[in-house]
Amino acid sequence: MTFSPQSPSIATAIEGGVCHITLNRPEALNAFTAPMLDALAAALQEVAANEQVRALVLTGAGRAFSAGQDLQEPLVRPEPGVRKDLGLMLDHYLPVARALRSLPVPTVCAVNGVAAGAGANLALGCDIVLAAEGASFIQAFSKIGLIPDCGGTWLLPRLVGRAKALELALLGDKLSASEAARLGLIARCVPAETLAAEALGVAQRLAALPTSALVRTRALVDAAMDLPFDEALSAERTAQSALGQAHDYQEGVQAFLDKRAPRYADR
Ligand code: T3D
Repeated sequence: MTFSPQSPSIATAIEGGVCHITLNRPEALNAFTAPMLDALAAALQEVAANEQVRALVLTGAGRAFSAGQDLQEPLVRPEPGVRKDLGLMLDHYLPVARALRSLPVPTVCAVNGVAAGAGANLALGCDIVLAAEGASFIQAFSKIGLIPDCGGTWLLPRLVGRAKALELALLGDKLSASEAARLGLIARCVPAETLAAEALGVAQRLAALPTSALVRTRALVDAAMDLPFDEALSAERTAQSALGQAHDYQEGVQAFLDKRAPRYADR
């Protein structure tokens, strides 16, 4: 089963409860254009609406994950005497960054090659990030006079702490996948030849778990960074109260007692 993406720059497929979205402009290192971002946002909306989908894998075609914003795009390409409002281009990114962070199913990013600028930060916004040996992450923004966008200023300090976040963001140096894993920027670095299979395996495991508990866990972990301990406890209580009344909790406990595999259904 496939969606009908709005642009050939995004390829989609659904198999066994896992939706695969592939950034598909390999000839341009999957650099983002406005139509590509709009197609990606539309595909994510379809994932959110499709009850059959229980996990997402995001990856890139070819040798790169994404080189970030396509700097040839007329909206951003410098022209003598013209001041560009880059916020207009950024408006195409925000629905994608927001959708990835709040998708009602867990997200896995399989970073197959270089992830630069917005490409890096959209990848890092996914729930579980795996990267191939040979892949890399570059906060390329400072080198062209910009700030880390697509959530970079929020994600980086939370993932690696202020000191390393600022080193990465200010210097814009290339970070290898293995170093990214060592720092805790991503979950794991894996051999290139096993990346797709490992990402699928993680997504299949997530798809078999109770989706609504996973998505609430993501939201609570994100919110907890800014909450006092006591408020985090209250937020956990509210979530647990709702989950305890849902089908999946009953099913999970019953399956445990029956010594059988659970069949989760809530989204
Ligand atoms: O509104 C807004 O604009 C705000 C949003 C901003 C979001 C952002 O993402 S800002 C950051 C934009 N991205 C970059 O600055 C990255 C620029 N690219 C690179 O640093 C390097 O190309 C890479 C590290 C990604 C890859 O390096 P490498 O050595 O593997 O490849 P290369 O030779 O540099 O690039 C290959 C080709 O792709 C080359 O074209 P050519 O010479 O073969 O005709 C290169 O110009 C082109 N290319 C690479 N990145 C981009 C690009 N063309 C357009 N836009 C790109 N981002």
